[in-house]
Amino acid sequence: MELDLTKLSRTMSHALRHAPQQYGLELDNEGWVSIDTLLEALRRHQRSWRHLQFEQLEQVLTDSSKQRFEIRDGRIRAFYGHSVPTKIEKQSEIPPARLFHGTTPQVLEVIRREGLKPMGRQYVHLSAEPETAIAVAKRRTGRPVILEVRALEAYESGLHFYLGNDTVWLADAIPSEYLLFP
Ligand code: HQG
Repeated sequence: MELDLTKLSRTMSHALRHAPQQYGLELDNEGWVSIDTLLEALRRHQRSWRHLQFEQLEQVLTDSSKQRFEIRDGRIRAFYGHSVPTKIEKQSEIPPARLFHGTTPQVLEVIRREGLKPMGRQYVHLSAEPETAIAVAKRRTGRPVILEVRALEAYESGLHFYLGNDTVWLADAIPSEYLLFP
C-alpha cells in the first residue's frame, strides 16, 4: 500500500506537538526526540507503518509546502504548534517591525478587548508576511481577517518574540495596543 504522507505528517505533528506520551516519547526542553525513537513509535502506532524508514520521514519534510519539522544530528522536532504542558524553550529574537496574524471575524471583538492569546497552544503564532497569515485564517473561514502586529515596538517594551521557522514567528500573549485592526 502506498504511504499516505499527509497522514504520516499529521501523526508526527500529534506526537511532536501535542501528545508525545501517547507514543511513548519524551520531548526534551527544546522539543527534540531521537529519530530512532520516533521511528519505532510510528512503526508501533500503525501496522502499515511497521517497516517505516528514515527516508520516509525525510519525504514528509521535503514534500510539504510548510516547514513543520526540523531534523538535526539524529534528532527531530516540531518547529512550532506545541500544546504539551511543559513549555518548549525558544530563543528570543528581535522581530521585524511588523508581523501578521490571520484569524476569523467571529473572534475579532474578543481579540480587540483581550489581545492575542496562545489559546490551545504554548505561543501565539504569527507570520512574517500577510500571505501566510491569510492561509492560516483560511483553515477556518472564508473571510480571513488579518491583524498587523507592531512587533518591534512590542519587543522594545519587553514582550518576547521567537522564531518558529523561516516564516512562522511565535510570541507570548500580545496586548491589543500592539495590534492594528483592519
Ligand atoms: C484565535 C497551523 C479568542 C486565533 C497554522 C486563532 C499556524 C483568539 C485561534 C499554526 C484570541 C487559535 C497556528 C483571543 C487568538 N480570544 N480567540 N484572545 N487570540 N485567538 O490553531 O494561529 O498546518 O492555535 O486568532 O498554519 O490559527 O498545523 O493558532 O484563530 O502556523 O502546521 O485563536 O498552526 O500550522 O488557533 O495556527 P491555533 P493559529 P499547521
